[in-house]
Amino acid sequence: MSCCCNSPSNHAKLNAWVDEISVLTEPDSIYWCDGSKAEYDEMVQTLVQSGLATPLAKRPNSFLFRSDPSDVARVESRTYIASKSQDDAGPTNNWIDPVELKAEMSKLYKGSMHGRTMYVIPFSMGPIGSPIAKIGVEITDSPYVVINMHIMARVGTKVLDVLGGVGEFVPCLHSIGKPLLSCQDDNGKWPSAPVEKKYIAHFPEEKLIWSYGSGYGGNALLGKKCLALRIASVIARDEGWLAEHMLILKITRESDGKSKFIAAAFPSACGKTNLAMLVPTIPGWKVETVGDDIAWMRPGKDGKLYAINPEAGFFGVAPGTAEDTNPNAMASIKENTIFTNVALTEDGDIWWEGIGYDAPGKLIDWNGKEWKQDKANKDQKPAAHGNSRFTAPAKQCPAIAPEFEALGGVPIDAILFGGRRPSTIPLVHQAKDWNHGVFMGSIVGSEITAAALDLKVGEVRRDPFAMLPFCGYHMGDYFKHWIEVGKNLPVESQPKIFFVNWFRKKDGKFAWPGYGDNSRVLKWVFEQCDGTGKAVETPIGYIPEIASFDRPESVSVDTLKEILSVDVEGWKKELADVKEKHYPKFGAKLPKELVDKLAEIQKKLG
Ligand code: OXD
Ligand code: MN
Repeated sequence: MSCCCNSPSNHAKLNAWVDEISVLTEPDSIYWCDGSKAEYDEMVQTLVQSGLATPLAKRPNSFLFRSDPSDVARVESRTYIASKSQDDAGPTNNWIDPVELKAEMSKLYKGSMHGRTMYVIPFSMGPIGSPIAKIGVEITDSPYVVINMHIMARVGTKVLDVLGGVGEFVPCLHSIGKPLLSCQDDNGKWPSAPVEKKYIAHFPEEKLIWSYGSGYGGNALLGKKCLALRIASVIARDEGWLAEHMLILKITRESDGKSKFIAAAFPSACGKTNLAMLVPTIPGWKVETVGDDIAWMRPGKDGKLYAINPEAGFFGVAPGTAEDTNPNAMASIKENTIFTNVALTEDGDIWWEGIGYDAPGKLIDWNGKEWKQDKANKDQKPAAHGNSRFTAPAKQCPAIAPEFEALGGVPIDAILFGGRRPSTIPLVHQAKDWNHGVFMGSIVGSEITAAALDLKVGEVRRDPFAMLPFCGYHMGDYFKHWIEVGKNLPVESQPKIFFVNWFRKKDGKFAWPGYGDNSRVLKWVFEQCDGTGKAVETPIGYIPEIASFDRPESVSVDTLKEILSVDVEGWKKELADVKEKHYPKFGAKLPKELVDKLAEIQKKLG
């Protein structure tokens, strides 16, 4: 092996890349991750000793981290699609010329791992050996990243075995951007670089990821948003499949054991994890989880779309997660979990806003300061950061589906799109055909409820397919790709497509209870896929028949009628907004099929 990087791999290209990066970043040592429990435990212990991790007495093998206050979320303003041509990145991505960006970032990487270990993490997105899975190798100088990757992906020697000597992998380079001078350590503080030095860069032509300056979440765990969405969306376009920001769930009618698989896309903060782990309020139905964030869907030989969840864990938002909103998530985080930026109780447990009970006694907040709940003080700063997270193995979820590791994926029967829409969009409606479904995906968005940036209250912030921050190429081409994928599936095998809205308001209050009651909508979706559903045809698509819809007691018939009707005036405004403000952004790349669909619905509305 012609390698100075003590590699256990005989993959020449991989070894050459690791050599090249070690010469550039100048780490003290190189460590190849084997993915073992012993490795995880050892690394966590080092993190505890250095003061970065706090063991949680109340949760076996679980640890709390507090990040730097400037490094708490994905930084979209510093996230780039560096394609050769700006037009390939499209109007919704930040673009920089790849040559310029590489020159700039190479300067930052020069010596950036001084005083640190460079970890090499071979990982598989998707069950190892699945024909739908892809391999990546992340180089990082952050042990926090290593332990999170242990949970979020399949990592280690077994991946190198599958990769062999010539297999394909996506190189993912990550440095926190905080070299240490001799005899220096992090002093118990989260290392990262200032925001103007952070870069989350994607080179789609090379299928390459470079991330610098942030140690947090989607900026640093490069298998997730960077590989499984931005780079995978480009690979999927080239190979004829779909890499999507979607949960995958299995719904079963217990009376006859029949199941359907549903994939669903929602913008952030619309309850995706809750839907993926839903506990039905209607008897005789069961929901199981395949994934809560990402779906890779490939046409199978039988003409159906087969999906895997490329991840192995949940990187969930903590605040708002409670026994009554998501008992399965709460059960998933009982042990073996990493918590980041939540509050710490005196007896060694975690706490966050919306956990379902008051803060017990004095806490240490996410900034490391003492905090006592003061309900009278409406301006009290939260104890847990709004984007604080848990990282938990998916297998710990009591509702995990037996098909979670199915190598060939699960056959998708239905696709849902949704957003937060207090008005206009009904509780659920179904597309009349595939292109109508693509139209629905293209107009997804959430209504602004408090004035934000340049948008006014009531305006819709569009997030097509919930992929706005995650599509690695021009969104117009992405819409076209969806149309093409549909064309290649026999109509009878295509998943049926639905638009849902749990967030309709009436007199200022939510008109629909949501959470477990969303199973009533899933039941109708199931029946529509099964050919037994009762629906009425309207200009915007099929809507459930009121009389046979499984209405919860808390919703009156009148309210149900209201949220399951077509608000003609509202829809006319909606379509005008799409036509005048949203679609023009995509210029000549906007597929004609979508323009036609818009005109067709407008015409039907009169
Ligand atoms: C996530 C997101 O972190 O969508 O999953 O922002
Ligand atoms: Mn997400």
